[in-house]
Amino acid sequence: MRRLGMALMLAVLGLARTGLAQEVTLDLLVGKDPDRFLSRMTDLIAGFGGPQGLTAAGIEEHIVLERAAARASEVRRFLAMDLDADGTVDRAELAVSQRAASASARGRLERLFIAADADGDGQVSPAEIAAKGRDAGLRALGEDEAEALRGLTALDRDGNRALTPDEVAAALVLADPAT
Ligand SMILES: [Ca+2]
Ligand SMILES: [Ca+2]
Repeated sequence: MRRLGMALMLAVLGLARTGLAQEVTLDLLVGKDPDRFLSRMTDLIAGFGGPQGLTAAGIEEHIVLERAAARASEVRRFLAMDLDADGTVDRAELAVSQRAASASARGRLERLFIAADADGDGQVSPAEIAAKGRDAGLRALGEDEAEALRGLTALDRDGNRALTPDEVAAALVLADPAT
C-alpha cells in the first residue's frame, strides 16, 4: 500500500515537471506572436520532420544547420578579403578591400577587422575568423533558444516521440485558453 502511494506521488511530480517544461519552452519560443510561432513550427516540421513528425534528431539538425549558415556567411566576409588565400587577413589586404568599398562600407570593414583581431596583432588569423564564425552561429540561434527547441519534444502527446502540427497547436491552446 505504501509502495503504491509512493508511485502515485512520483507520477504526479513527473506530470508537474512536464507542465513546467512546456510553459518555459512555449514562453521563450512563442513570445507575443503565437501565429508566427505556429508558422515557424509548421516550417520546421515540414522541413525537418520525418513521416511521423518532428523528432529530437530533426530538431538537432535544424539547430546545427541554422548555425552553420550564419557561420558560413560570417566567415565568407573575411575570406573575401584574404587576397593571397593564405587564410589570414592582414592590414594591407584590408586596405585594398576598403579602397574598393563605398565610404560607409570602409568604416564597417574597419570595425569588422578590429573586432575580429582578438589578440590585436594587426591581422585576423584563421582561428580568429573561426571564432567570429562561431559567435555568428550562436547569435543566429543561441543556447537558450536551442534548449527551448529541444524541449518541444515534451509537447508530443501520443508518445511516438515525434511532433506534429496538431500537437503543437494543442499545446498552444493548453498554454493559453484565451487563444
Ligand atoms: Ca591573406
Ligand atoms: Ca590577430
